[in-house]
Amino acid sequence: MANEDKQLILVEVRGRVALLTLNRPEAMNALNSALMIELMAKLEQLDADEGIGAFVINGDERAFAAGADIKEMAEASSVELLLRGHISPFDRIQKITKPIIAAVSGWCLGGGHELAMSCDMIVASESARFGQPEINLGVIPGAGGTQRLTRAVGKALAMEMVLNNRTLTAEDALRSGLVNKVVPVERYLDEAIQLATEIAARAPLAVRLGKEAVNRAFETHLGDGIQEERQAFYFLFASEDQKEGMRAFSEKRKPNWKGK
Ligand code: CO8
Repeated sequence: MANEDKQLILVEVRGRVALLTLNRPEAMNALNSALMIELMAKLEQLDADEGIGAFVINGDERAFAAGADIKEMAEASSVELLLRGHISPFDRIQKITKPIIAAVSGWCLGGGHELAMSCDMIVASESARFGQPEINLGVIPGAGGTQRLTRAVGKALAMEMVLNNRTLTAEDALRSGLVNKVVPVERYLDEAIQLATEIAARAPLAVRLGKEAVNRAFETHLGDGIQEERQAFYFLFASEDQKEGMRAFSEKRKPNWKGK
């Protein structure tokens, strides 16, 4: 297969979960432009598929992703980066409506870490290492790292990571609230898929609005967020699934979700 034909994102559908695997193991899954464009195209296509309820994004055991592709951008000018919209795929990830779980093992650095933080949850293997090493390259994080990291772990740790390349172990990341769980390397992908499978089996509209509402907490004032949450709560009473869920509770049976 000619190199330019190589699939940079492998897709496997398991029930209602789509597993997307970054496929540049020879470069520690460094995120070049072609990979990011392919990732977004596949996420958007599967997001529109009613058969899919959640995503898992995975790298490999050695690296989730070791950052943006340094070799690709090393000689770029500011204007080229701007015109190329080098970082704009990261804006598109925010518009994906279904939950995305990052399954992280090994290196999760720079743009790779920003990709993981753009997901809704992170399941980490014990070998996972999180960092923003851009300072070593004479730059700073450019895909939301200074903002999402600070919100996730607080100012003290974020400053150390961004200014002095402090790397977090999986345990550090769990303690500081960056990841949901840490499991042995052999199990991290299965655990991420299990979590995604459980969420994908839940009432789809409530999952969608729940994801949206939690993410709004990072973008809006408390009062506005609470108002938006309330509107979403009321709105769900227009769904068949709300009636089904509450009736099933009274009838002591499992609900049968329709996503309507
Ligand atoms: N870009 C390009 N190639 C890379 C990258 C990268 N980020 N990381 C690793 N590689 C390549 C190496 O060059 C090497 O290739 P080759 O075999 O051809 O020499 C191969 O992957 C294996 O890597 P190493 O031999 O270095 O493996 P080690 O086990 O010795 O080290 C490390 C692993 C520690 C992960 C090391 O490779 C490293 O430090 N990588 C760079 C990490 C880094 O600085 N990341 C930040 C990049 S800047 C960034 O992410 C800014 C984001 C801005 C927006 C995002 C837009 C998409």
